Amino acid sequence: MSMKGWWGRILRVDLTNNKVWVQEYPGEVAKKFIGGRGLAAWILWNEAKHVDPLGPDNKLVFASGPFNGLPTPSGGKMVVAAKSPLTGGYGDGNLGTMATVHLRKAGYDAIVVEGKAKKPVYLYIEDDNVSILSAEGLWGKGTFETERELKKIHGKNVGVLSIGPAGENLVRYAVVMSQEGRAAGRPGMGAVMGSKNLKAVVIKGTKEIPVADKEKLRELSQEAYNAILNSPGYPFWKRQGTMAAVEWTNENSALPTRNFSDGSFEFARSIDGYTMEGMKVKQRGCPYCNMPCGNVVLDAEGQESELDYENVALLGSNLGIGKLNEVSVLNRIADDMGMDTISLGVSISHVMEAVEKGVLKEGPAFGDFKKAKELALDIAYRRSELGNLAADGVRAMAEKLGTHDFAMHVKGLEVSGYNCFIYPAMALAYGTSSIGAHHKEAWVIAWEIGTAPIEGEHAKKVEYKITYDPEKAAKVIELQRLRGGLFEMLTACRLPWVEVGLSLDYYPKLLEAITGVKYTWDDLYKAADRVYALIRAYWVREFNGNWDRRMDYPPKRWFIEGLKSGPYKGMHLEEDKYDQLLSEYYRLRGWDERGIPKKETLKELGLEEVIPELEQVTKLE
Ligand code: PTT
Ligand code: SF4
Repeated sequence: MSMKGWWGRILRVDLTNNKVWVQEYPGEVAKKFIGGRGLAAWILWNEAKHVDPLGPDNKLVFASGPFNGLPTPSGGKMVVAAKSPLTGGYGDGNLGTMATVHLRKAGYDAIVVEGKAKKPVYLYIEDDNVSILSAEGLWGKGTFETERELKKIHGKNVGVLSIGPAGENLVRYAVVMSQEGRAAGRPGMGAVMGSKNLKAVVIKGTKEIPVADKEKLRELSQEAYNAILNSPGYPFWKRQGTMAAVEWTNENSALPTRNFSDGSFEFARSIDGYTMEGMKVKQRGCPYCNMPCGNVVLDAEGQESELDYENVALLGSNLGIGKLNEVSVLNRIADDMGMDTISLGVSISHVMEAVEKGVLKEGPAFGDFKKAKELALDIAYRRSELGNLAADGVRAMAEKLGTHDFAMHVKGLEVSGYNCFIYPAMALAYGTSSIGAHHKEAWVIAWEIGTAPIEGEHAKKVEYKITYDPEKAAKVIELQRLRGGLFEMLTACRLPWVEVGLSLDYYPKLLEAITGVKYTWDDLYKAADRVYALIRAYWVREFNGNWDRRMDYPPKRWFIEGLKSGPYKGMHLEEDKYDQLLSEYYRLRGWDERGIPKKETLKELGLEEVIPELEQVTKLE
């Protein structure tokens, strides 16, 4: 296929049969699904049908997009996707890694791994040469050492993706790691990798990526990079990165505290961005990024740990732990073992609350760092009864313990760093996110509150009133189109736009310079809607049509309890009003009252081929 910007080539690997081949995919698919999440959703819809997520038939997809391997602003991201062992539905995550740069330079848009190796292996890809090599010497090692060892063998100039003991032991929220601080695949992509006995993927690419208009790309990129450096938000971003959100959520009663039972934490100051600034020893970032936000500190055990807001909120205030150097130990363990910090934090906090309420006899109490650390390691190795239980995540725990009233998850994915007792739009964003309760697709809370975590700005007192205006549903969709759609398909980091206000207009222009294809905003929104509908169809099919709007509900706690402290004490969401907002969301998306895309909608989005398969499991409107 002669195309610019895309190779039109997917590297296929079958570990059961030790087979490697290249699949060419149609240009029409590239144009329709663009890359990253779009390509992954298309592959999983077609190939991962009713598979056991941890069985050999599941497909593990590493998908790049047209922006990768080229000098595009913060364009060093990669999507890792598979059917999720945590939720049973579509799962993916996004990380910044040199592996995405090398993958594209090696001549592929994506890798799809299927089957299961008899013994631990890793993949070594050098352009057209692909080998499946023994990883027996690496099995059991943490992700930091694994990457270092592989770089000793293959040189520093490679991209490495690996799993740690958590992935090997099939912890249901194990992630894929890279570069000692980048993680992807909250819904258990690391466990899928472990189930295939695949310890790592090492890539070295040396080819030139075909680009439609090199000069235009260079010009536009240079302009965008300069705009980032000159933006007013840049200096504060460089200082605190995502950590600025600790103070902001705390002030706005949204900081997850003690298993989301409250929205502000008495020790917030000692785990916030300012405290982090005082501990910072270096800053790391993703490829092609000129606004690096990986803030590295030394933890209580003297080791390096790279902090982000989510890590600190869920492993700090949410566990009642108020010392940043201790939180950093938990964060480093999660990275090294290869577990999602968010789901790990919420699983541990669920145990803590169960202990507090007497449901569990033993286990860490809120604030007990030592026991929390022990439990984190037990989870990674599945080595105690409690560790084994918590390794399956909150939904499974709640089913065993009957603790649904404080089970903080949507569709089985644990809630990330925003407590929503008073934020209906953000609750809707969690309810309708395509992987479960993750904020990445619609971080609508900043719009809902009316401030963002910007220096000076955060201190401003805003008048806030809980409302359920239908425009909240429209806003969630607008953000999902951009964040969950555009950026995940390109695949580029969204933070230049979100955090320092880089104009969105750069993105279609860059995409055109790279691919030669002109996309209007309508085309891009339609592509995003197509991906959302396809992912929803995937869930419905994998759930055999047993689907209803309750799947899009946020955790019960936000309806039945109130905030424990602060100016909004006692307030919570109202179920009937949330339900109306959800109906508005479905109406705007062209989905029926159960949350299933209507036939007409699927046709409009060019997804006719999905209809017959969906009709095998449920009646479509
Ligand atoms: C993402 C989720 C997030 S969202 C965070 S912090 W965040 C947690 N990070 C983890 C971590 O670290 N280690 C770990 N063991 N588990 C972790 N789980 C959590 O995973 C990350 C940045 C951040 S920091 C964010 S918001 C943005 N996310 C992007 C995204 O999703 N898409 C995109 N196109 N651009 C993005 N840019 C930003 O990337 P998941 P990273 Mg991550 C250590 O993985 O599964 O998508 O969940 O990618 O390279 O680490 O960069 O306050
Ligand atoms: Fe990576 Fe942060 Fe840069 Fe985004 S802003 S590309 S997350 S370093």
